[in-house]
Amino acid sequence: MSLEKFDNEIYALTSAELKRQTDHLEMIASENFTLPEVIEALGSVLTNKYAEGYPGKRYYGGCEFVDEIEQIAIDRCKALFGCEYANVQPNSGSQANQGVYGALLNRGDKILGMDLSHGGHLTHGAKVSSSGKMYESFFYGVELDGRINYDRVADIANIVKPKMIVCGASAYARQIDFAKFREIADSVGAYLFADVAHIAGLVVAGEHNNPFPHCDVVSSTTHKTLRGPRGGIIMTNNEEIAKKINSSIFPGIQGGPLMNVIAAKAVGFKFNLSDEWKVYAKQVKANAKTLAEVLIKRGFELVSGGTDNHLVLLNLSDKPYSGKDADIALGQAGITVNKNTVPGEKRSPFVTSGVRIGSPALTARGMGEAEFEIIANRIADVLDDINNASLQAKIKEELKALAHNFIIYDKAMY
Ligand code: DSN
Repeated sequence: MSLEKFDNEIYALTSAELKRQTDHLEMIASENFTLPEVIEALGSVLTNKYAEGYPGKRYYGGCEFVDEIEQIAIDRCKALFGCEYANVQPNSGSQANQGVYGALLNRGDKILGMDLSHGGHLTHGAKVSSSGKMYESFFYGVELDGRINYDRVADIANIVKPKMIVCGASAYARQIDFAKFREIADSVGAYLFADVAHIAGLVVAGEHNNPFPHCDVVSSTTHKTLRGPRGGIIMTNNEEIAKKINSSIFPGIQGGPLMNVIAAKAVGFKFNLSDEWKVYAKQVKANAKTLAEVLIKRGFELVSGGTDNHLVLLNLSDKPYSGKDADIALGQAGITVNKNTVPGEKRSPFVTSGVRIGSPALTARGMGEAEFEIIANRIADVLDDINNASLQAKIKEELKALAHNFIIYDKAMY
């Protein structure tokens, strides 16, 4: 029995999603295309196995093979980041972060993270997230030039005296200086925690500063620039912290680990450790740079004036249309992006004055600077004439033809 025959409703929708991913240009900065081999591991019998605990210390029998799988994932993860300890069980980036807080903080402790509207993340202390409800959260942001001012962060840290400083972002186009954050954390006796979910794929290729040895603890997702399965990881060089993190994840906030996902993480890490990975990560940056250069040439303003990583943040504050309008118009032209707040945001988070555009997914399809130049010009064409539905339809057809030159998944997979 196949999925097609057993549940045609879900099969048809999965096929429709594959077609959407094939026909459109995926430019959400946090999305990517994982390897077919990763998908194979995700869809394996490993999903049947309960394995609460850690390799060699399980609460269930029959774990001899999943023990080996999880140990391989741990060893590859440590090799990738150059660290001593790794926990590969978090089901997501948010749960990884929750696990880190649970390990090192008590309810009510102070944390200092990057403001969500300046490019931070919900789980870095936003008041609507448990990180902002369980802990007393304070924020640093970016300056008018769109960059973090480390002297300003030091001043805020000195006033707040947080127990933990969180660095890392979800919409920041510049390198994060972990060594500077270390100095600041040391000056106030705080833990330094880096969430590198967005940049991890660049970090492990040497295309971005490594948070080690500067940070006490580092978390990431595995599905963004790392191109693995959807999930989270936590790393540290400190044995005591590692023990606390293990207990904080299981039994603290999770039960049975998703062994199929852990196997898929191991497969993804194997790819991340290859020479091919370095070529990919370099191209991700080169493509984002091309995107930035063309958009600037076409008269658009970028927060921070450019990019050092995999994304650009378009500032539409001076435009008569919002981030939401731009997101919809680009979607109609076959380009998938997301509306995003910008520093000093005046519109609501549902409307916004920005659009975040990333290069990882299209780079995974094999596109290079030449394609990104075409795409950036089409983005500018759509935005310059934002109410022109027939132009959007025409561009959609042109970009679909371009996309079809870069097929990543074989239809036979489904
Ligand atoms: N939702 C992710 C992003 O888009 O950046 C972060 O978790």
